[in-house]
Amino acid sequence: MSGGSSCLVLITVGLGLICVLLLIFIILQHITITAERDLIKSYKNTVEEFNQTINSLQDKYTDLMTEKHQLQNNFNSFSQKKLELESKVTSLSEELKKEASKRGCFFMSIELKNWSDSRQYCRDRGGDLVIINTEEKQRHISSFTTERVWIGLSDTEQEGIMKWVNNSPLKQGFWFKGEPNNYNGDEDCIELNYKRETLNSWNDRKCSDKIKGICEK
Ligand SMILES: [Ca+2]
Ligand SMILES: [Ca+2]
Repeated sequence: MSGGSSCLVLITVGLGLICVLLLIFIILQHITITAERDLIKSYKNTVEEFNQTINSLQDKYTDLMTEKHQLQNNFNSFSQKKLELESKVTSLSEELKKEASKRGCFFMSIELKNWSDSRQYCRDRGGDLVIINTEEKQRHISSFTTERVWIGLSDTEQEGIMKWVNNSPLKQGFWFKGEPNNYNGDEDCIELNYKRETLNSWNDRKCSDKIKGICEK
């Protein structure tokens, strides 16, 4: 081999080596760039997912706030209704109390007694024979009376002058036709006869007669 040709071989080999090295360098560059691109892509994906999560959380927060406002409104209207109901209950119980005090508490004596003993029976139990001073009360007493009963009216003190057990004078009477007649000059105590018409049921009779009485507390 001549010196010239061996020099050519060396140059060729050298060039070949350079080519191989360049090729290796290019391949390595390519691998690095690809890896970086993948990394950036995955980073982008992560950021997108993160943004989506934030957005959906934001939406949920808005929904929850709306719900909270609705609940608050419902609560307010319930509180309002509760107050209204409470005031209705108060006014109803006051009305009931008024009604009860208007009507009083009534009870009938158990044994048959003369007028004075009937009255004593009522007084022993914290009441007195009933005073009937309105048409409403006359109707009410009549509604539950099922026998002839004493009421708290008499003219024992002075004949013809009817007085209630609280000493007040009689203003409006619900007498049966022809009563009071003071029959035989000996009728001073007043009964309510359930068999008569509701607004015409009173009669004077002997105070010693024994019947039941209506007490009022
Ligand atoms: Ca009389
Ligand atoms: Ca009579």
